[in-house]
Amino acid sequence: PTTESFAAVDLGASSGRVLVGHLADGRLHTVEASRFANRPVSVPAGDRTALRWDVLRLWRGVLAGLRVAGHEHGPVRSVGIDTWAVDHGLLDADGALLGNPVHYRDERTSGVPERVFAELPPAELYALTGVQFQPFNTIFQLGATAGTAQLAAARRMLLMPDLLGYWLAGVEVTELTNASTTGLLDATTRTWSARAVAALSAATGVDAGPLLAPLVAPGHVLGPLRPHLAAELALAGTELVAVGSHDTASAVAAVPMDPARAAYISSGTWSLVGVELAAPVLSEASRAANFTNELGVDGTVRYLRNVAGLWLLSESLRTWAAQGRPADLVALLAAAAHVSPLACVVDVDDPAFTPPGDMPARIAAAARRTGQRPPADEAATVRCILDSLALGYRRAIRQAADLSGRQIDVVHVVGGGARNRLLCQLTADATGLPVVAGPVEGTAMGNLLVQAWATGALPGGLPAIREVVAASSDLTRWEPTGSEAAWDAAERTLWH
Ligand code: ADP
Ligand code: LRH
Repeated sequence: PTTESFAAVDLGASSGRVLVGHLADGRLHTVEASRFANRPVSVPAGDRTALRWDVLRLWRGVLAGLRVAGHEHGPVRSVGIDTWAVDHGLLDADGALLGNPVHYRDERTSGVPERVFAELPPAELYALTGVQFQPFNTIFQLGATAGTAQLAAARRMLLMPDLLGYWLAGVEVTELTNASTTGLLDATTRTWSARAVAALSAATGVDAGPLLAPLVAPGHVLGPLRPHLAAELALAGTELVAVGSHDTASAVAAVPMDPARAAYISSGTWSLVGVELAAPVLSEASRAANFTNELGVDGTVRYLRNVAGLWLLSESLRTWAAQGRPADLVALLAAAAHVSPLACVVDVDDPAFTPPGDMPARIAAAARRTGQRPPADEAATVRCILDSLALGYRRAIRQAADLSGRQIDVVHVVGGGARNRLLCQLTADATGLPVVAGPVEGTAMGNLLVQAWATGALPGGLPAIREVVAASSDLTRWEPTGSEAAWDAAERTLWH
């Protein structure tokens, strides 16, 4: 390329990649510099087994990708990093990482939320932070470190993308979109909340205050890479840029939508379902529906709910493989298309599905609990998962519209789930709305285009970013088919 390029490090809960992009004629052209699996590791921790991220393996994949970017696609103007939310590393006084970051699906926070709520009731915490209740919110994870030697040695908490950014460029900051998932950020002032910090401290004895790093907004240029890395990776002159470092913030930035009338689904390990707003919705009804007000690029609010997502499918595939019956995703999806629709549905947000383990068995148990016949085989299990996800999307989109006062007439799907044609069609059928699918690599595109904006290569903010995404992507449109009565009935099976 004759123009300078940008590199996006995008780590999802199931895989990571480094993409290089450059802008030409209003389009973003991307190449993949590296792709690697992200597999957590179970490891003994005291008298239990902990689930940890293999952060050094991820770092190796990041370096491999950046090396390709620097050596084969330079000059690289900047690098941006996004990852999944809430998880973090603790650094000691020398800046060394204290242990492997803990996976949000680890059960260490069990009992912690109740203690925090005794100090600051859920309604007050929600009015303050606007964050959905998830047992893995950073505030509860920090609470779980109470009394540990690790906490005693900790001087700084860095969220995953900022930890990798610290290794790359030596800066200790917390990027705002990801800070908004911690449960420690004030939704109104968009600064660390002294009240949330005090409640955590009173409940658990953990004083998070000194651990929190200065906040930076997405679009902020953080500075050059560490000199030895810049030399080794052929990235002299390359700067680290704070992007929407929460992967969902980068994904939403790249949804080629008119935010006034669209709902979006960022579809990967999780399905993040919602709308984009200018200000948070902090009502009691919003809390009761467990909607979250996370921050987006360009000052926006991502008003959304976590729906369990393709985790149910990937964990089922993993279970079958472990049981000696490996199955191919694409073949299974084709078979699932021929299974009778809505024969069995489950509430995908049932906390029973959160930890790793035998997913098909848990789905069968949930079916029995709700008086249904469990899926008979693999294809029926996959169909049950997809029907149930579509049902969950329908519910979340209708609630998002009601709670935010928005009229929605189209649903956009970005991420790996946009490749799932059956799920896209079911989503259109269940919501009664057209679905526009793509781009698949929306998160990396959002990451790259925020860098282009931050460095002056793309003036115009979020609307301009979305125009480039639309011009650069193959989008597929799915029209609703069938009757809504069947979906109404399925909904009543689960929620009466
Ligand atoms: P994350 O960022 O959470 O790691 P991705 O956005 O990469 O997730 O999406 C991964 C998901 O995409 C997989 O779990 C899988 O269900 C889906 N997917 C990937 N390839 C295909 C395909 N060819 N057909 C249908 N679905 C696919
Ligand atoms: C999606 C995601 C989501 C968070 C979850 C922990 O990758 O970042 O937005 O709630 O992971």
